[in-house]
Amino acid sequence: MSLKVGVIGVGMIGQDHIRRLTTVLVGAEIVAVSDVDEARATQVAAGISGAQVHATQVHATGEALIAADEVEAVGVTSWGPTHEAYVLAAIAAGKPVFCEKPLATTQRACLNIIEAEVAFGRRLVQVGFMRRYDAAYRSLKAAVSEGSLGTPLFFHSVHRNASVPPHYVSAMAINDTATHDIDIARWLLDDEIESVTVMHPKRSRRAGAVSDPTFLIMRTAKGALVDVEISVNIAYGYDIRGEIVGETGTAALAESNPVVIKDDGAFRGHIPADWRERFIDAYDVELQAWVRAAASGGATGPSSWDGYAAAVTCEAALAAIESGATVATHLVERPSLYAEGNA
Ligand code: NAD
Ligand code: ISE
Repeated sequence: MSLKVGVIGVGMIGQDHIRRLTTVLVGAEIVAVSDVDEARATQVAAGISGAQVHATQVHATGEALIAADEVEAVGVTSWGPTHEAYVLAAIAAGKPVFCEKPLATTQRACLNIIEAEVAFGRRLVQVGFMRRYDAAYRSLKAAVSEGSLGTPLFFHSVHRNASVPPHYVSAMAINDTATHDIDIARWLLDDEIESVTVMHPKRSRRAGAVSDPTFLIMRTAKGALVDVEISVNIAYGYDIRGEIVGETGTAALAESNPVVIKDDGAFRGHIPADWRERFIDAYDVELQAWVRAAASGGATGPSSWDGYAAAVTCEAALAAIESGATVATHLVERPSLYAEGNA
């Protein structure tokens, strides 16, 4: 029996997740789609693999898709500010939901989701922090846990996009892009962010209306410093870097390029074009884990709490940009539903 999934928001990542759910992974089929761009939803539904048991229905609204009897689990891959309403509706319907990051764009919205999930009584929400499923990040975490680096003192994170789409605005450098680095820092260090400072160097001439690049410095509860470079118009490719510096050793993500070519007196390799290429395997592992958990009526991996904790830091970072000051973060008490830690 396949898990019958409905997907809300069928843009870049919605279509990429539909591709993997229908042609790469096992145990799921796409029975419904919805998008505010109805023509796009209709086109995507028509293109879904003929191997499916059921034809894919197009729903006029995300709410109608969630309410549909044939939909057993929901994927939310629309824009960040629209996530809260859909995740709340999925929880109200008792349906497992995979929500792309950010869980929501304000901490209040994330708390609304947490309160609804806690009232429901078990986890239904998985947040799309796919870096936690990436083999290189998993090795980095294993190197930290193994202990030979000593206590982590710094995490240096670099997040470079070749370019971003036209709807990308300055706040998205924090809410949409840095949210990954914030989550992965919490996960790698098994720690919480306590304060954040944000600086901007000279603006890149490629930045257009977006404030770019951006540099964040965060202090964690255990006393480590996390710095994050966000560059979203770097032109040369999608470049993700990370290094942990401990008291007695360091560990860093290697280049993702698998082959080094030497010619013409130089050496070179391939740089991924975007997130779809760099994290292709991580998304596969992430979504397969979701299908398995959702088929049993639950959720696994990054939780609403993780989405909330990231949103709190993002909100503090946006306040830090506004004021120019270091801004402290404050988390509510962690509900026992999310007791398992950041790991
Ligand atoms: P996109 O613009 O390509 O697609 C978004 C789609 O959502 C569009 O088709 C749009 O019409 C639709 N949409 C907007 N508002 C809607 C609403 N209220 N109801 C239904 N549909 C609506 O954007 P994208 O790059 O696919 O990003 C979508 C989400 O996925 C964002 O939250 C983004 O942060 C996240 N994302 C995550 C990763 C990752 O690495 N995990 C990568 C890319 C995008
Ligand atoms: C996008 O939404 C993603 O999540 C990508 O992983 C990230 O690199 C990009 O900056 C975001 O806009």
